[in-house]
Amino acid sequence: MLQKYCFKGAPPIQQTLAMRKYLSFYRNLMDSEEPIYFAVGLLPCYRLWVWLGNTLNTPPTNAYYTWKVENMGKKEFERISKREVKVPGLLIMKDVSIAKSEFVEGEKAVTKLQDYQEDPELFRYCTLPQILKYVECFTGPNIMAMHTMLINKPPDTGVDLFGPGKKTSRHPMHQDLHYFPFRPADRIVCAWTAMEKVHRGNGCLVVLPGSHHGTLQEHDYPEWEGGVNKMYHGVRNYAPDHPRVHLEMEKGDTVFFHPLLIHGSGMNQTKGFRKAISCHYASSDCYYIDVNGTTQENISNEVKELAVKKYGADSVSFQDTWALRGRLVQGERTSM
Ligand SMILES: O=C(O)CCC(=O)C(=O)O
Repeated sequence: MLQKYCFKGAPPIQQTLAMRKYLSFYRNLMDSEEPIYFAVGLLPCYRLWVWLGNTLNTPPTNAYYTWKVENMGKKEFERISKREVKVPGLLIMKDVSIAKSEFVEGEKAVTKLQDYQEDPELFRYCTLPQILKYVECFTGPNIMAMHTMLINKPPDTGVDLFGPGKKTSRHPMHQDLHYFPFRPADRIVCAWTAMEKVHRGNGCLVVLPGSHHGTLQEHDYPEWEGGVNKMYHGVRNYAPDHPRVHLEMEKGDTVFFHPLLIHGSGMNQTKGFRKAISCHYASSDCYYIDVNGTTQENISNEVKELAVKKYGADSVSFQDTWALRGRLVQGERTSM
């Protein structure tokens, strides 16, 4: 553990003058004062952690990168779930199995934070140079963050209060392009980062490799016995014998994928919550399309209905809901 964080072993840490001053301040405090003064003396450290989180520009292979994703994102998720902070435009979603329950509170009740772009802490993920470096390969230099989510997949093991597990934590197989009224698809990419180790047991992503070479399929709500979460549409027909790959990932690992790739995630059979953070990026040179009369009309109607409630407007177009959410993260906002 100490080695992982470079406290011991190679590369050795050479103390600078500032470090020596900082450490001797605490040593003196401990030696000469009551313990309470030490606790008070640590308060500036609290600010230091936040500063480090904002400033550290470490590659995903560095141990501090996972520390950053883990600590900064999770703390913010907790604060939002407990309604300690209010984020404009944020949709706090509950799992269908507990949506109507008054017994589950705070982060345990929240299955997804959608549209976190107005939360500076979470949105920092979308601006990480380590992520944008890869995104740019698909989008080119003008990059918009279009769709932001923090997914908190709940346990589906049969919580005592609610009877047997209803398998509602599953995410049906789908293509993300179904949700987007902008094109071309090849200029859109999703970055999905595991906030803890993800594996088949807690519902990692499942993908159908090569499916991104196909076309956009018809989607609708699957007929699942235990119900299905709001807007979790699934591909109506796909070859059940198509090879599948389960993306087991370490905390901080990131996968980038095409919006036509058929993917989903399995049931969470552990007792813990499985967290991941994601952002869909698009080139700002993309253009909006009219989805009326296409397979996307069903999701468009659902999103417009929700947007009318959210923004209190008489009517909102599907394209407007995306234009309002999109944020430029690099280059120029040319068309979107
Ligand atoms: O994180 C998951 O469980 C799946 C997320 C996903 O596929 C999506 O929201 O499009």
